[in-house]
Amino acid sequence: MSRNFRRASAAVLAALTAASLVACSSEQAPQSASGDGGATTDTITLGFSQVGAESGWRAANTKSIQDTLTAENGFELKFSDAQQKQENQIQAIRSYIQQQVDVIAFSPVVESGWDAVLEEAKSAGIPVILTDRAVDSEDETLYESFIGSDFVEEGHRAGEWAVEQYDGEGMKMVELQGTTGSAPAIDRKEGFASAIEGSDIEVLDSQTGNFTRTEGKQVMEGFLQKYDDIDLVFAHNDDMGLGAIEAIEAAGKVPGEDIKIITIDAVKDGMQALADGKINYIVECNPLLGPDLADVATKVVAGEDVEKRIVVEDAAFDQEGAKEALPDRQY
Ligand code: GYE
Repeated sequence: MSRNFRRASAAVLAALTAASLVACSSEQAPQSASGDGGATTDTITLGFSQVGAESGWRAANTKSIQDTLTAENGFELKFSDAQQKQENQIQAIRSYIQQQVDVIAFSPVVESGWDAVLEEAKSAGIPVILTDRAVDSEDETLYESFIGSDFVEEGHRAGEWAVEQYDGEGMKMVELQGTTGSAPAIDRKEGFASAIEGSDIEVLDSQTGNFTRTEGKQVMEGFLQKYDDIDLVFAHNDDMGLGAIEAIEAAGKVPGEDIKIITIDAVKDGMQALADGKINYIVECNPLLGPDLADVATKVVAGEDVEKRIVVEDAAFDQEGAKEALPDRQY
């Protein structure tokens, strides 16, 4: 067979694979991954593009994925860290398409701008699973399933607690938002705002701290210089709340008392600060998505139906609750 002919027939095959989509890719993909064709337990090659390493939550999420998608569990995991940059994630996804992995999973740093690369995966017959964060694509056939928490609900629970505790006291609040354009920042803001509507909690200011401790601290320092009457901080994650604690202490005030703090995540450091009285309330966001991802990936590759939306259950903790939960906390 001439080289050109072989190349041409490979192109025809690729087109056919793309045309017949799910059924075809799910039958062929495991063989290309293991290369042994006849084995009954084929390894699933999964390319995962992680957002970054911005927070304690992210570290726990990465660990859960790496601990679950192991060779013993039948996976070959290709993992890349996008350092909170969408262009890096798009590049990683394109490289997974080129490597013809069996399935691609990623946690989209922001909600918009994914259609083109998702179309590319679809044409290559490679199924995509979203974990943790959503995309705003109208075409839901671009991904198989979205596994993650309900962020609007998390924000709403945080706001409800603020209203229960503080309505009637004329509290003045500042908000530390997550990464601009990310699903958790958009949704937690919306959920919290809807819960405090009609209360006398007044939002003085709201800025992004990009989900990191350093930026949370910087933004809080700015707020403390600008306003001398802050009573309450709502931080979209623990890390920014922990940064805010440093800024508040440096300004000579007592976090958790002079300035109350509500956060989301409930990772170890946040829970410790809650138990220590420096944070007042935390709504949990469960980062342990590895097992659900493994399950959905296995089904998708086998051509089985999966749920389009898998909502992860979250708890919430006050200071007493944190003291009780801390000893058994996994993350
Ligand atoms: O709350 C935050 C992380 O997407 C739910 O991202 C995740 C958020 C989490 O950086 O700590």
